[in-house]
Amino acid sequence: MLMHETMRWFGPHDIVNLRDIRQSGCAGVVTALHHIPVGDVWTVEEIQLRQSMIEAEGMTWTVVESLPVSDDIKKGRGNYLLHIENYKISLENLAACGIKVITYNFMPVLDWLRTNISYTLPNGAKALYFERLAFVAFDLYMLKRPGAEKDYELPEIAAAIDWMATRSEEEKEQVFNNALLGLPGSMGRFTPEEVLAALDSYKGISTGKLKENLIYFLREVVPVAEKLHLKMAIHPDDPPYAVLGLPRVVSSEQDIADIIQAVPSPANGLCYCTGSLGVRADNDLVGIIKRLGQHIHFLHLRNTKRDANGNFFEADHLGGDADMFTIVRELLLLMRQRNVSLPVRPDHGHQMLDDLNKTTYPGYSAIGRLKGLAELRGLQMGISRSLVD
Ligand code: DNO
Repeated sequence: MLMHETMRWFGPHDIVNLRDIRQSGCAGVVTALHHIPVGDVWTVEEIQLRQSMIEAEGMTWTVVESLPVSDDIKKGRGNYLLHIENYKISLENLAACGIKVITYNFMPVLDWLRTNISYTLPNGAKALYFERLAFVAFDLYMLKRPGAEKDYELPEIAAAIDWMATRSEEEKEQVFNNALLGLPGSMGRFTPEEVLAALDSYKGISTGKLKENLIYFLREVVPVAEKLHLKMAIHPDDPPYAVLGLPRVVSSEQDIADIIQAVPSPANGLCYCTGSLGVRADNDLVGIIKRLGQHIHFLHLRNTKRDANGNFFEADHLGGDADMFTIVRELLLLMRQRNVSLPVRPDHGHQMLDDLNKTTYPGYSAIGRLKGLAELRGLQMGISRSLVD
């Protein structure tokens, strides 16, 4: 049994269109209704409209990524009760349209964070990059987050001062712009004022409180999902540790185990993202499949290369720190044991060839993802054939 191959499509505004996606050879599309404000209901009409576009190109919409969880829900304040009720209605509507997997995350304010979205690799292709010192310099001296210096050791602050003194204005501006990039599916940027206000609104929300709010949310929505035969798949934090003084609760195997144990249900599961989890050397990627595999509902396969200073860049899908051979082998064994074909997508890709002249959503140019998917497909095929004896 092979994985169900998908590619992400951001919708009608994505310059990578459905025809391009179909040529990658995948059968499924992962998308979201990015135009609906977070917290509002996804109506059957809107879902079907998107679905019909995908089906007209001969593919199916299998996985939602993401049905976003509002900051009010994450904070347990404001309109959170209304948003949870709306979330349940959206789940009902998605199930009525035949969707099976719902991806979401519980990262406060920002989704993923990088300091450079066009880091040039030795071969001229471009990758997403997180440079630790650039990020510290951004936090302390560009965003000027009140109290930020409490989060860093003195030598790191000194190194960030040095970073500011030695880098060009252009480079600083780039870091500033990249760190303020909006959410996936949008080309927008936050203003520093917006980010500072959003950070301030999380005052008083400790890690424990955020976890409590996640569990509250899950206790509400997981029974609904279970009844509808939907699978909820939480996406890990990216990067998998606290940033900008915000708490993070989906960064390690222990976090994921806690989340699953708090609301036991086949519907309460994980989007297994090797790129996000793999940034932490103490995350045992193969062990997570072995121990929590029953709860893995969606796969993001991507690779990162980290160094001792806390920097990482997005490597080739089969390169980097994650041992993709062993991971894919373990996943194929898991699928065989569970008798399911898990949906997978090549997460991110290098900007390369003709795509170097195009503006796409960061990480989501077509050719690099296609290369990643093709490599993963070959790896999968080889392992799968060798497993059949
Ligand atoms: C980045 C993605 C994430 C993911 C969300 C899921 O490219 O993997 O943004 O879609 O975190 O909610």
